[in-house]
Amino acid sequence: MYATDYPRGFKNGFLWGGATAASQIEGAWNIDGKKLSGAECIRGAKEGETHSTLDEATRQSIEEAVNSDSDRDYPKRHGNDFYHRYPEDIKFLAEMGFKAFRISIAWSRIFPNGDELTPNEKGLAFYDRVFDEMHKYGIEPVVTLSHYEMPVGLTLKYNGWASREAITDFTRYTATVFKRYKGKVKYWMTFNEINTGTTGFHATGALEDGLKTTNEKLQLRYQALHHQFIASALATKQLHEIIPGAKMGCMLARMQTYPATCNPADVIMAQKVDQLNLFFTDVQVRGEYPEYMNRYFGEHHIVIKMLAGDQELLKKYPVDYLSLSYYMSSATAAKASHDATAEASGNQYAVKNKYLKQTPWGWQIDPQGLRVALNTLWDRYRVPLFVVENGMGTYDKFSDDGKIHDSYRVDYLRAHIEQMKEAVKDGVDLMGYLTWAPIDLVSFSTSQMSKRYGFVYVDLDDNGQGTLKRTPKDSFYWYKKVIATNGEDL
Ligand code: BGP
Repeated sequence: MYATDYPRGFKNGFLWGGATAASQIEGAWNIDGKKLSGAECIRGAKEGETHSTLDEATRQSIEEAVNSDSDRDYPKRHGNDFYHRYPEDIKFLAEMGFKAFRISIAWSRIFPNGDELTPNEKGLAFYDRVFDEMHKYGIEPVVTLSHYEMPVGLTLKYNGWASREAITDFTRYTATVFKRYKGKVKYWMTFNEINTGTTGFHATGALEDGLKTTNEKLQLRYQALHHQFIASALATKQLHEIIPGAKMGCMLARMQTYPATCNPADVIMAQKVDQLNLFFTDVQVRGEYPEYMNRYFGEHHIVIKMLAGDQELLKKYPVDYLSLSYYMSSATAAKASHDATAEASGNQYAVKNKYLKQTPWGWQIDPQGLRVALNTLWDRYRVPLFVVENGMGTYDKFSDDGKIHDSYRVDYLRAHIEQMKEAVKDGVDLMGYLTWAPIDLVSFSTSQMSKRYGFVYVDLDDNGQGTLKRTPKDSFYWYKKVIATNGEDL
């Protein structure tokens, strides 16, 4: 019989919570044996800039960073002091009723240079304490194995993911943490926003000194990504062997792309841009390189070096679920003439969507785009989806009553949850929703503290000054109610 009923809301056991990354919260970058990750060697944005020098790393800048002890120039190093304050922070999450909390393990806490043969016990013990603290309150850990956090020693040794050697070092690390946290962690994911590897260093850990043309750079990046795909497949195999029943996810920065107009040329351009985004999930969920990439690689003179057996590995060990970050959508045109603000990038033009508002950092707010994204991904892959990042980075100010009335944050999140619920009614299998980021932390793209996402304010400014005192904002009490009613009372 054909069922005509459909879900009216989020399922029981829906994983409500929030997400963070080690390099943006922990601090303690040189404590208990830890060494630096690539993320912690990126300088902060200067006054008036909206982005830091994310992908402009050179061998010289990395060596300078390694030899510097400045928290001020490299703000991700001080995080928000989660390393010492995790019991207080997790207690806040428990008070909101969190079901799940996503952190990343700092690979360089476990293998400080990346290539040691034995792990750093103090690093392992730290995450034991963190997971135990979560379980004390019934909070399920969700763990990213690398959130842009390759030990920078591997960048200097063999140029990060550009080298196939990284697979061996990564899988030694993953086997170590799977064995150690067996029984404590069920949900894992390999590489945060793996698709951002097409833009360079922050995600590939590979320097591009001496590479001049875009095609040369793309060659290096896609080869590095191939190594990440193989590492991810091998980690999935290990996980299933070491922790039966555990789930491995991939993680896509989903940018819903619309055609700027209904001109078929724009529609085709939007489809092409979208394929470059879905390539990653095509490989990691379907287990194979899609045909449309042959043309792209051919036109850009990219040749992916694969070893015998690589394609079989990808096919044999796809991920169990697909997780995504979603912040905004984009629109694209085939010709520059559509919009005066269009920016040329390759042969496509990004245009501002006039129907949408934007955050102070220019990210266009599009809750309905989340519904579109979830339907697209579910239709294409038929594996459970997990929203593991969504939120609005903005300035917060204390009012005269000593509180932060962040109704703008509530409005943003409410609208996205409403659209997520529509997607569930559409038939999408959704595992959970984690907001970025429940406790204020250092922004990844700008390294600023003033771009805030949290339900809990952290007293720390862009220069690393402040008491680190935590204060719940109005959104804290709102999200608590949302979780308590499984998304019914918004
Ligand atoms: C994602 C990253 C996060 C995070 C978030 C918000 O791309 O996975 O690490 O920081 O974006 O971005 P930002 O911090 O730059 O505002």
